[in-house]
Amino acid sequence: MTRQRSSADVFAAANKLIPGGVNSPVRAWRGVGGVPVHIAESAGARVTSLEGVEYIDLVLAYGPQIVGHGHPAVREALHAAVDSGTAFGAPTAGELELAERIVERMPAVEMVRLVNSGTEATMSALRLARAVTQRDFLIKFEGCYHGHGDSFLVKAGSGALTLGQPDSPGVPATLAEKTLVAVYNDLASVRALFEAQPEGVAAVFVEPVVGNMGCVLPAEGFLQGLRELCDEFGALLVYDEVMTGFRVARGGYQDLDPVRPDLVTMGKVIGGGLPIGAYGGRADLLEHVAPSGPVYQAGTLSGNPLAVAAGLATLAVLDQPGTYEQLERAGERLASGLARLAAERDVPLTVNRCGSMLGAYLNPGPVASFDEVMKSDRESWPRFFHAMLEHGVLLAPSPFEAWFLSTAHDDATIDGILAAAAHGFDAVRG
Ligand code: KE4
Repeated sequence: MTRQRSSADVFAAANKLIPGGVNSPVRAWRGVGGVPVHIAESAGARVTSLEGVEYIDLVLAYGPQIVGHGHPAVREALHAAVDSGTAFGAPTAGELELAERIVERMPAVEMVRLVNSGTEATMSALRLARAVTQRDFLIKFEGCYHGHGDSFLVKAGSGALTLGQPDSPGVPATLAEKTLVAVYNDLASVRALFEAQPEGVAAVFVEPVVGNMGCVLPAEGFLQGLRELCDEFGALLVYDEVMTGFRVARGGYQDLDPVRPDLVTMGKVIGGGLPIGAYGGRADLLEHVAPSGPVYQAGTLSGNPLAVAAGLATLAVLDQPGTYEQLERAGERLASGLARLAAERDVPLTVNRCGSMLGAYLNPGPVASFDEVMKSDRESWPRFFHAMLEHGVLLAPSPFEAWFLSTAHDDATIDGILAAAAHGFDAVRG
């Protein structure tokens, strides 16, 4: 029996073969220091490291594991799917069923195309928007992250912000200049970009709740204002619900607000932990996508039967009565507990929350914009992160990532997180 290799051993070896030793930058813990915990196994609200240490998990793969790790219904669906085959390059009935579930849930989605990641979803939605409007420019918001497609790596959030690389090299200037960047929650900044662009703008991409600079909520009227500006200037409104979709409500943010986008991008939850993305919206727009129309997009593993099976099983668990109410209660229990503990220790804290996704900032608040996010105490964040880790809670290794809860995070689990947070705030206070 070979000795179980430690996280440090694996990480040292991986650094020789994989950039930064990881397959996605945020996982390298550059934002908090130390050797990233490597996961050996998981169950419910918990993950276990190669060293055999168990942690309550608030990363949940950055959103997909909303019914907890290894939910029996998801595992059963995957086992059945594997026995039938893993990929065919041919259509399957499951893809229709997942399309039906998505269309039935999301008010703005009349048609949908499955792809393999959120990045593919946003890249494809952008190509479609440019094609149908015959315009090249897009507007995004500083601090929002829409995957690593070239046009979106301009003042991007998430891992790009964590590493201080919101604008990546390798993106041609001739392309980057087509990406106009506005200020989230500032409609005047959006109008100014529209009015300054004589060639017109194809689309406005927005995370209806931003999950990539922590968690920032839309101000009253902001999304309605974007809808009106897009209508005034003939641009498409694109909701990037890769993170919020099927998490903040059964039909994503569209269920919480009357504004309707023209296109929606999705991912994470609908794959139940397997690689997936999707883009959808108005049928008259999706009809332009090949082979119905000329806008080309394809994918060897798009609609993969394993991802579809895990996604369908996840959506079925979420459809059990009272599930979203349970997620809301768990989010509220955690957010109010964090606020109480920080206040008891005079640690400035702002917690923004939408359902079971939240952001905690070492900041007196309010935190409703990128600039306010950046005023948070980022120097103390690593002490908070490592104190939580030492007390059995695994957070995303960056103050710019959201915290996620699952149906497996029951009251006792939330209280375990709060017990660790008391130590976390003590570490911040010093
Ligand atoms: P992926 O290509 O990583 O599947 O999805 C890109 C994406 C698109 N849109 C939104 C709103 C997203 O949050 C994401 C990906 N989210 C990050 C977490 N902040 C992925 C984590 C990572 O990069 O490792």
